[in-house]
Amino acid sequence: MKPSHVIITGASSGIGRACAEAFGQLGASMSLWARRHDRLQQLAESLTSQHGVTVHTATVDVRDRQAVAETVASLPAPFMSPDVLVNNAGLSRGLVPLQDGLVSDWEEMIDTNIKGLLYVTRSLLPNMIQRRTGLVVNIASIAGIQPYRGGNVYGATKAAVKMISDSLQIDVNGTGVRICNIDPGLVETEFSEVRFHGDTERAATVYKGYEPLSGRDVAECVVFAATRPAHVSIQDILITPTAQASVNLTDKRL
Ligand code: NDP
Ligand code: 8X3
Repeated sequence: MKPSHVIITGASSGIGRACAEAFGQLGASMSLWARRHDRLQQLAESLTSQHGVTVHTATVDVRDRQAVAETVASLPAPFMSPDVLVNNAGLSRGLVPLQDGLVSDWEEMIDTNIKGLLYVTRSLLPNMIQRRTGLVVNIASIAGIQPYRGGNVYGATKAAVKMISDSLQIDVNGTGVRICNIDPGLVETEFSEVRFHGDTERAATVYKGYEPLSGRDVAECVVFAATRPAHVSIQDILITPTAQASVNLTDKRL
């Protein structure tokens, strides 16, 4: 299958941006969502000039239910029932034991990673079901399967994403819609910079001493799932750097 209309949330950076580049190479039209308008605009211009694809952008905070509803209502018609929806917008804040955690960090993660994903999915899935086709890709995390010190609430949000994916497999069964859950390990993006509230030096240490995944590595999994024939459903993918055996064991040669 060759997807023709793709929506990607969190497309201004990292994995989402890499997905946009990968779908651009396939010639897909895209609707790219994020809060940073300038970044989306630049990406859209570059994709259009490189691949000749049509790119719609939406400056939206997925935590804002009303804004998500307005964004969906104002989508160009073919995106109302996309061939692929990539639920990628997400973040981590803090890396401290739960007893020291900041409630504001927890709320931001829960509101973005769980509630934001639900708002977007609830808005678009009925149209996909009505058209009896489409793929929803949820970017969860290895952190939702295996716990690590300080990962507590972030891991819980990703465990929720995984459970939402597993539940959706059942809810959409028989509708023609497919669900793909992806659990990446360490991917070098702006993720750690955001987690450490802008501490770029600390963020860089996360990816030192081994070769981490790139956004492109994850995007290729998304594209693989999106280009299978209609009778094939890639339900789950766990992808890590070769150096990472588990969430708590990465072979670092520092
Ligand atoms: P980045 O920080 O590079 O990208 C995160 C993207 O999410 C940005 O485009 C950001 O855009 C967007 N975003 C964040 N909050 C919101 C919001 N409230 N509304 C709309 N968009 C939002 O990190 P990654 O690319 O690494 O992260 C992408 C996904 O992958 C996340 O869900 C993350 O949890 C997951 N993941 C990452 C891993 C990693 O090691 N990097 C591993 C496993 C999973 P903007 O700020 O412009 O709104
Ligand atoms: C991001 C991967 O292990 O840094 O979800 O939490 S990890």
